[in-house]
Amino acid sequence: MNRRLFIASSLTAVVAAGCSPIGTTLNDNASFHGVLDSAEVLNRALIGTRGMARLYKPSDIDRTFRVNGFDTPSDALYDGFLRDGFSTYRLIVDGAVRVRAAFSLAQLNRMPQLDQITRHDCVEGWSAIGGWGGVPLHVLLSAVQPTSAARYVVFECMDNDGQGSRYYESLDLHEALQPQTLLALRLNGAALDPDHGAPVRLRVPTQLGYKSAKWVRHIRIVPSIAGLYGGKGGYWEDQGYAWYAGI
Ligand SMILES: Nc1nc2c(c(=O)[nH]1)N[C@H]1C(S)=C(S)[C@@H](COP(=O)(O)O)O[C@H]1N2
Ligand SMILES: [Mo]
Repeated sequence: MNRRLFIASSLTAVVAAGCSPIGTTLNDNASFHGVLDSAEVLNRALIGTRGMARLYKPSDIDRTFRVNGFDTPSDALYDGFLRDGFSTYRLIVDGAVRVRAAFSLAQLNRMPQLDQITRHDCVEGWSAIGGWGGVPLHVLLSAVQPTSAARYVVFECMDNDGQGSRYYESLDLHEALQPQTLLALRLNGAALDPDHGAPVRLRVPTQLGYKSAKWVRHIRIVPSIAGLYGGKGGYWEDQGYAWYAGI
């Protein structure tokens, strides 16, 4: 037990240090510390490499990256974005934030960028290694300044299951602030293609593939996921998949 506590507290220190660029807003945020102190962090500290995904070499990149999940959106909204090269697309960010925002792709491309070669693991049993580039989610969160009510980050997508249920996902602040959690704009050096989630998708290399929401249009910062959609924090979670999908 002593060793467990030691591991947990050193993880907390690493995470807190990793958060320092976020500024005082999140470090002063009581619910953020609440998440770090929770029993779940203790459990996560015992899994794998202290919460960091493995990074790969350029020569490890798979030549083809499988496409999976629902069909690429083909409605008027998405078609319009495609036709104008996503120049009218805005990533809406609101909820428990001091600064509501609607970021253009150009604005996202001007934010600090991260490129990392990671492996995507689908729960269905396939994996693919890709070079993902984009804006670390903590950079975006820092820009909108979550309030002390912030607890979860919800990603609403532009696709649906064909019966009208929208794809969505969520992370808690702990996972959202993990330094490798990325709002991806690029795959293997090229702008994200429509089938892989253009113009903006989530890439969470520490979690199973279904957490990495494609075609993200709206990010909501919320105190609770209970009242949203099926209440379990994601399209697949609402069908019974685990909300915490750490690998
Ligand atoms: N919006 C949206 N995001 C999604 C999905 C989806 O159906 N819709 N499928 C998920 C699953 S199960 C996987 S494995 C990956 C697949 O990403 P890829 O098509 O880039 O391989 O996207 C995830 N994100
Ligand atoms: Mo998946």
